[in-house]
Amino acid sequence: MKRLKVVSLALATLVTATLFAGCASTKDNGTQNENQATVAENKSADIVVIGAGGAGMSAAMQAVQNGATNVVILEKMPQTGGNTIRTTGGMNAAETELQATEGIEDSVELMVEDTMKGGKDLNDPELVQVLAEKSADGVRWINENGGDLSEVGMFGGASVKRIHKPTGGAAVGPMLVQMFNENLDKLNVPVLLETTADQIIVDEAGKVSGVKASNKDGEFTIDCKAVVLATGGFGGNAEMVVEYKPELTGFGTTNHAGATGDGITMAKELGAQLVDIEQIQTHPTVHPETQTMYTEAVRGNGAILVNKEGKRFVNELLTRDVVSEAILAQTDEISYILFDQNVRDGLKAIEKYIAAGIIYEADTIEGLAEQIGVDGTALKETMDAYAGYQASGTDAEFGRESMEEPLTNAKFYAGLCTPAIHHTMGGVKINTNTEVLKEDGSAIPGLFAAGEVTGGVHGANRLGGNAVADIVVFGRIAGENAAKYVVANGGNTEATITVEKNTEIAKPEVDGGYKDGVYTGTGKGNGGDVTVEVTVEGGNIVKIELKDHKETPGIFEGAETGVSNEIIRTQSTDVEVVTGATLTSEAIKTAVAEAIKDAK
Ligand code: MEZ
Repeated sequence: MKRLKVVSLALATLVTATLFAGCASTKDNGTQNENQATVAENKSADIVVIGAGGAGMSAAMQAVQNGATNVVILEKMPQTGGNTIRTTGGMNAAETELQATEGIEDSVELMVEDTMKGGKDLNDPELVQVLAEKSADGVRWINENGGDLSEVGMFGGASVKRIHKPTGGAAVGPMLVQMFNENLDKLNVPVLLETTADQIIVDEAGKVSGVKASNKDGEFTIDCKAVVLATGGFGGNAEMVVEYKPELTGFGTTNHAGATGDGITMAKELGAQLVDIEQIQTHPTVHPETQTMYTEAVRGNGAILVNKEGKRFVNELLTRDVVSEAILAQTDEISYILFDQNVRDGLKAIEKYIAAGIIYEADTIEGLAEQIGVDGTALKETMDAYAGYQASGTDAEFGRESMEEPLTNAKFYAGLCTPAIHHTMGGVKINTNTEVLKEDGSAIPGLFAAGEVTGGVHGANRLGGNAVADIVVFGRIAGENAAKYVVANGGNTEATITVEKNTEIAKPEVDGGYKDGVYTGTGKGNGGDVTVEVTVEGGNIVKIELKDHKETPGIFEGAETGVSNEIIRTQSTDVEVVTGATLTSEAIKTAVAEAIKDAK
């Protein structure tokens, strides 16, 4: 099997935040640099949230909604979203209004039972209880704040339809991140991008008193009363993954480059207890070359898995650990995810895979078999047998219960897949108030944590749809409790940090020597073609506009501004890509290069 290395690219964006320390803190140890416009100054806040993924943004939003007045988010990447932006499937929740409307009989007890079973009973039952109990309120909160969780579907390891998704089965992550960004903007919560938290500071009594951070201007300290640690997991840190689970050497990852486990390291320095740290999940259906994850919803909505011999080999809706293991036992450790037109029509997320050119398609099963190099007769037999199981409601071979489609409606589609690192279940130990606990079980005063940086919620194996439930439920609890803690410890203070986004278009720093005019070009991005319009004036590229694209909202903006500004500044397409938006960055570079090839 072809396994890919995790590649981490250098930051190259011009989208930075300019910081204004409205209230100077006790001492300034910021670094002076004559070549830079801003200087890192010490600052103060009531609550510092570390990490602008789903857990951190839920926490900040809830803290402010609960009355906190001086909250700031630090994010080391050039954009918000963390792994959340990549999430496709949806959010598990039990006893929701939507389930009731659709006549789905679910209960908190059943969600607890499924989650514990999926996690092989290694989960912390108290955390699982809270996850399930507060999940329906989480769905309501997202929808009330402008999100869209309006469909409910089936996922692996769930006894009933429980995963809540956006309209038409669109990817959940971009919807969530857009909702968070808009709300944080409205609530005036500053998000300091490309700003890394390096250390959490505690006073002599062991209470949280600040965060040491750094950005391009140098190091600085933010004095604060509470910290919410929401840095995500370590699935993007191959070295750390292998340290805890050597058998994952050489595996690809679905994680973004920033998922490097920094929060775990910082919490460990304060004596935080770690739980289940060696429990690392692979997602079974990931395209080996591009690391694109085919959401479990493709299987949930009807797709099957076949091996190189054209045969099914597993109940496709078993938990990820079981399905991953089954794929790894097949020839070349690969499988094909196979579906028909009905499945495609019912799930918008599939369009992204088609646009990315990783799906084979044909009018007949035999034609598809030929394309993927599988024996046509064997594949036809498999498909005919499956249609029979679907009609009778009994999967005589593998006992799959939910078979949404007979898979008989042309066209037919297949995508190559293999397991890749997806979720790190272990992390810092928290209690149900999201307080971070030390080895002796006592809480570190003022330190809260939520999301993938924590351990205990998912045990030995996370169910699909429970990551979003985790970030929303425990993110909100962390925000609520941090806000309460601040009040009990002398808050709330006036907001002291403001951020001004630098949306200015860069100016050419060298002579371009191009012919004036407006040129168009196209490049291949994450979701298909990206078309740009390039304006050359006075011999220089002065404007690059994305005219048409299907890139992921929340990701493309960083590439659009960062790469375009860098091209304008240097008058060259030989610029670095923006971390976390590699494909979009490359597409813009290619499109601009094509546009200006006749302008020299
Ligand atoms: O929770 C997840 O990891 C998830 C929903 C993934 C997916 O298959 O879409």
